[in-house]
Amino acid sequence: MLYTHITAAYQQHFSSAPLLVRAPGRVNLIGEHTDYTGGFVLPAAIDKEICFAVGLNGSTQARLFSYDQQEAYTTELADVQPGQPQWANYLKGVVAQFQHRGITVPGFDCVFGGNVPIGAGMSSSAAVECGLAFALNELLGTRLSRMELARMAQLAEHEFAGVQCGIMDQFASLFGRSNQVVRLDCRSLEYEYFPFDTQACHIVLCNSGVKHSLASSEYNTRRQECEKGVAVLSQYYPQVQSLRDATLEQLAAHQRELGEVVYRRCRYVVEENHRVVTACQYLEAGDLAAFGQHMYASHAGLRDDYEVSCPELDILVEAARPLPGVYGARMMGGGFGGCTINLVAPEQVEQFVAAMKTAYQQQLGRVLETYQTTIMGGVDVLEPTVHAA
Ligand code: GAF
Repeated sequence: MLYTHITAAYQQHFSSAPLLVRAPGRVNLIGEHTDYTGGFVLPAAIDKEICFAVGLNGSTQARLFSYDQQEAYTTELADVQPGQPQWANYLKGVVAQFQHRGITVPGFDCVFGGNVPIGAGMSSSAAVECGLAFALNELLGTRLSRMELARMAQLAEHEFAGVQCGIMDQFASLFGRSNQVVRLDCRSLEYEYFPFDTQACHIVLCNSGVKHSLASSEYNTRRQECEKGVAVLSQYYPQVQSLRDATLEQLAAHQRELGEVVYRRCRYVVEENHRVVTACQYLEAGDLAAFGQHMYASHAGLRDDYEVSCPELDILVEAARPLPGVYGARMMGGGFGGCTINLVAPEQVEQFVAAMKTAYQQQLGRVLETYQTTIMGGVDVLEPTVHAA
């Protein structure tokens, strides 16, 4: 349905037959706020996605249409600048990245829209960036690798959205594989896939309904705090190039110089990197219970040391913990709102969802939205058979 709507809107606004691309959002099982300090993450691309219809238009302009906002925006490609509306920045930021690489971007039309909830921590912005980067790469025949496209999409976010994000979201959208999670080493950019069968263990997202605003300085502040930690430690331990090289003992030895806040931020990141590595071993061993315990520990660190949770997310994690069939739960993504991710045994999912909705209603008087997600492949061109549907 989504593809049909996007194609129809494209034809209504721009006439010719477009290239169709899908770009998924992501979940992250564990490894939160570790990517921008060169640590480990364990994301997967999901069945919530943004669909793009894109074609060259023979002009000097990018003519953009957001299907979800029902809003059009046109820019001269010779003068691509950040500005309003906000949604256009993710697209313009990608165009600018092609241009920074000396690639001339000819006039093009683009309609996009999808079902990745905005501000829910499922990376709708990365999906938008990656989808257009991939589509332009196809249209222009520039043959940039997926890793280059991920990097360009990340820089688009830095330069046009003002968020100094890591590479996890863009990587997950471009490198996702069906029924597999991927552990990424965000420093070397080496990665390894691990099977994850969402029929055997369901991934349920519970949306707190609190909208996060990554750009709201806190995200960038966390990054700076981590960088300060590395700057202090590397004076004493030159081998500490990023926080994953640091030990808890080293941090404790310099607690006073780091200051209480930076110390706690760094402690969380050091612990979380270890958790990702051990959690992958549990996943390989099929020990979901042990994996889930790491998710709870991750949440506790995000809440107490990293301070990126919020009361609604904490309530959701605590409400999930005692329910039958729940392996683990934690907040997901940048934080300050968005979703919790819950691993739930298939036979208990229905009861789980009902119990969570009741708990949220009782404790906060709010309606809880939940999503059961499956793990899908990364950004791709849609086959003609799909867009004919
Ligand atoms: C956001 C960012 F975009 C990611 O790079 C990552 O840091 C995440 O927050 C936290 O793990 O999604």
